[in-house]
Amino acid sequence: MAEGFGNFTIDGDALWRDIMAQAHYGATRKGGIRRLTLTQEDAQVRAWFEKTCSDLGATVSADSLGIQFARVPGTDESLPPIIIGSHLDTQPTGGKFDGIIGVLGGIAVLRALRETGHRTRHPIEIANWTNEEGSRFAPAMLCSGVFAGVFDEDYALSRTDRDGVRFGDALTQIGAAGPERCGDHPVVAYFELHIEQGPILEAEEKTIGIVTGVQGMRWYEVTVTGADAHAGTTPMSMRRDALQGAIALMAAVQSIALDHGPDAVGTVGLVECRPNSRNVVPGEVFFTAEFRHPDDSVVVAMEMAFRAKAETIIATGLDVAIAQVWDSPAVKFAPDLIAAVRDAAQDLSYPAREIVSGAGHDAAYLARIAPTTMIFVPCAGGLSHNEEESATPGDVAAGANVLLRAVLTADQA
Ligand code: HGY
Ligand code: MN
Ligand code: MN
Ligand code: MN
Repeated sequence: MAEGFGNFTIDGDALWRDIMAQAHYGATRKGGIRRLTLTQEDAQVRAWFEKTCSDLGATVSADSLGIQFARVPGTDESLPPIIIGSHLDTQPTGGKFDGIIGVLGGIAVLRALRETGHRTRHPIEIANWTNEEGSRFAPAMLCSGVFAGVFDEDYALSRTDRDGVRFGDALTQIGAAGPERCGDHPVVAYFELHIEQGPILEAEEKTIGIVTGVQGMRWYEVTVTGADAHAGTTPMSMRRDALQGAIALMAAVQSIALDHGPDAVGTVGLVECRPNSRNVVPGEVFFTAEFRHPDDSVVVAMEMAFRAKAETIIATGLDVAIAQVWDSPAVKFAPDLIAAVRDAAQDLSYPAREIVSGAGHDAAYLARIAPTTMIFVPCAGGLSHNEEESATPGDVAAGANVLLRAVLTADQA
């Protein structure tokens, strides 16, 4: 626990005001946020981030992939920074909290340091990672992946969205890139505050999730090819109906996940049927699939079962192409940072429990290059990637207080 730290806490009201302020950028009628990465809405929230952090005395910069860093100096500027971060991009029907409380929780830490005059030894930086969601440009955590050396920069710049727009062109279009090459950036420790995005903390009436790691996950892009044909004149026996093959394969994603035990999940999230005309037998179907599990060997087993199912669809005369577009192995976080979070929750008397993250996070990649951990707070009904995603001011403030204390403990280590 941070010695001589006193008991100053973060300003929960200011943090909640920040959450409501940033929610205007991409606000949807149902109270959520549509703020896909590198869109005008993303540009607006980036400008808000820069102004809010500058007003708190931070120096704000961006690297070659638009990752923003808001930095306040430490008493020893020769030390590498402690980074606190998450993401401000959202799903198409995203909520106000996913990623956002991790960035704004960091801003709340800056505000607390400024208001109390407490100077950390290490510089503190707040990071807004570009393209965490992977909804517009797959894979997820693309830029923290480049930062951690998992992907190279050209791969990221070359990724295209479903309209064929290149990541690099979208980045240029909103002018988000800065002079620093992505990855040429020291970091001594990384903390990420996030909503759980699942039902466990709420169900167990826990305020804090002491996150020990992130489960393994793999993403696929599948194309089933048959032949366009007339819906009225083509006998059933003569059809090569790509949609019927895709339906069987998509159903297998669900059944394979159910077959692999309570901790396995499988999802088909995006489907494109071509030519998508009501009186044409579909000649081609594109869909995405993903499998996740805390144990990587189970993810591999699910992929094998999926590919075996595809063989049975091919045997019916259809073509099936399965491209694995992302493989993010299970991650374990740093024991001493986990302990700092556990101690902070205990000191602040917040009910807490250990938990493995079902969702992917930039922390999964930061953990490859620096001691890393996460802090979860509950969200209503475990709902996320949904416009009705919600959390309470008390829980968000509690998470930010644990973040503050854990960071100060790490700063003195
Ligand atoms: O897919 C995920 O888990 C993350 O929210 N991008
Ligand atoms: Mn997130
Ligand atoms: Mn998300
Ligand atoms: Mn995430």
